[in-house]
Amino acid sequence: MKHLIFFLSFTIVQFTIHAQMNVYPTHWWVGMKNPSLQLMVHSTKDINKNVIVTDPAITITSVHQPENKHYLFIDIVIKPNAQTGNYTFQFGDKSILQYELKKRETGHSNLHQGVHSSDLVYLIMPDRFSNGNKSNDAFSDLKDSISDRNNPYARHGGDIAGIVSKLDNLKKIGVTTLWMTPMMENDMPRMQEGKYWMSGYHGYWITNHYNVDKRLGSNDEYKNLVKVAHQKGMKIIQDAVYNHVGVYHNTVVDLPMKSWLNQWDSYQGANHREEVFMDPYASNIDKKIMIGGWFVPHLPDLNLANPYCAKFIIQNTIWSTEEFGLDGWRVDTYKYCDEKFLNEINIALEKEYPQLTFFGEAWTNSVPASAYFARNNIKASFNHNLHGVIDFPLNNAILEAVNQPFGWTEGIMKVYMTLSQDFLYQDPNKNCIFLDNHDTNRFFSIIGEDLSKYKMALGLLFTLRGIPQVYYGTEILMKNFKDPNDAAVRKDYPGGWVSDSINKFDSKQLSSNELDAYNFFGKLANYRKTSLPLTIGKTKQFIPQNGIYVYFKTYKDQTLMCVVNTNNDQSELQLDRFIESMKGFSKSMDVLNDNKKEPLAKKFVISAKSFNMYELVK
Ligand SMILES: [Ca+2]
Ligand SMILES: [Ca+2]
Repeated sequence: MKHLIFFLSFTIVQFTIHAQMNVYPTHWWVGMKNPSLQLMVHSTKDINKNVIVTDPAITITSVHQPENKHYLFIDIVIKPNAQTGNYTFQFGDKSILQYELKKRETGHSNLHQGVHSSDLVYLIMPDRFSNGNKSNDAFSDLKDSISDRNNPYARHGGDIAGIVSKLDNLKKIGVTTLWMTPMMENDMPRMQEGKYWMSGYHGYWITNHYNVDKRLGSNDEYKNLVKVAHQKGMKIIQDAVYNHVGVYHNTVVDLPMKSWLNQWDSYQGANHREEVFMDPYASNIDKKIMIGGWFVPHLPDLNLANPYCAKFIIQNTIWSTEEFGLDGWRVDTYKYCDEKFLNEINIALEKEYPQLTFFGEAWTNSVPASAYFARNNIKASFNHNLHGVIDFPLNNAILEAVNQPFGWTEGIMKVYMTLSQDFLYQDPNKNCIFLDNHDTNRFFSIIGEDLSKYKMALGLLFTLRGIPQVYYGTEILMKNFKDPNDAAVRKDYPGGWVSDSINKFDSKQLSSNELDAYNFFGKLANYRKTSLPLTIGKTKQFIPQNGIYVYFKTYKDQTLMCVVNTNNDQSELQLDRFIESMKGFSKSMDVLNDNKKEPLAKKFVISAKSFNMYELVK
């Protein structure tokens, strides 16, 4: 090993004088199921393409130099007997690259465990949640060097340390899983979107796929967050962006090849129409613009049909899963990506991590369109292999259910109708279901800040099929419309900053309405965590009548009856229609109210605008 250490220090001296060489992935591991790896080597000068590796545990299978000679793509195969340590790549001009293979983390069994319908996902925008480390708020060497909480479009200083400090608060209210907006470096200046100059505080303008943004913390801090979460029995989902990168991304500043990006003669934005993929009458140009058009001018669109670009993203996603110990992925802008690439990356992830969960943001307005992007039962021109989608159709249905009067196709009927189309999905339980997120109006505002509607909507979210997701602050009634834009629904969590005048992480400081919401949230979320009927049970729904929706969740001999009354008046519910699900039970226990067992009568009296849940008892 001694001579290797000597080599390494020698190399550093050489390259500080001549050129800086970087390699991606920055390191890899021994013992991965796929022994093949493509190293993308980048230098500030032309790279000599004659390369050898001095250790027989690694074989070079091919070398590709693109038109930009600052790059070299080296395909290698790592032998099963390869040891951990540094491997030396020698180039024809005598320059040298050390590549490290590490030992895989095997210390705890709950790595890459996947996220299921028994989980509750809590979406956090780290910059806006809690500031645990004031010293990392701003850096003068970054293109956006200001942190300013008075500016809704600037960075506010929230970070990983803040999230770690609040894990127990979240666990207490039944949260099992965190999904954070992207954690990787966004070294971008402020960019104009509409009338406003925005910071990349949301994380979707990635400029380096291998470094956590230092305003959020370090790679080690992120690793530690996952470790601490796992120790508490919680899980972490990372947000991925396959479709685009920030205009200052390291591969855009020095482009490996023209075809790395989807390039147009003049700026071409995407048309945002998912119909082009499934529409039997679609035109070629519409599809080309959907896949290759740019999301906005400062987010270059990756050409994921380019095998080198595809491999860069696939290997980075595996690298991140391994490096940080992630349990799943939420994939941004899923419907804008090359379809073959999407299936390829899912297969590669599943091969290494069979339990890993991934769901995609295919923002669609119909069940067939959503199901198209997941494993489905549809005969279409392309078969996607995604586990589940972020369920926008059910989101619309729940919001209409609590907001619209009952009708033949309106109000709560929308939930019934939407679920009846689940035959299109192979496993609708893998969909991520939600009431709002960082791209939508906050649902408490949508429902007119009505606490009864809040409980109905949350009741539906926590008991319908799928993996429920809430947006940070839902438990304390954070509200707002996207007016004038997204920033209005991405406000700081009150109390996340020590200087805040009120701390809403402390339930003693909540208003009576907030406390009512917080308690309802915690009670139902903690109940569902261990409820087999709710998490893995079967659903049976009955046609809504007179504004009342009844469905049953059953697992073996356990049965739960859910009743949603969307009427503005108290209503009587005759039970004889539900005999097929109630047969053999003699009592009911009102889970959310008194928890008392009452003999089953012929009817229930259901409060106006309410969500009710009864455990049936023999
Ligand atoms: Ca900070
Ligand atoms: Ca695209």
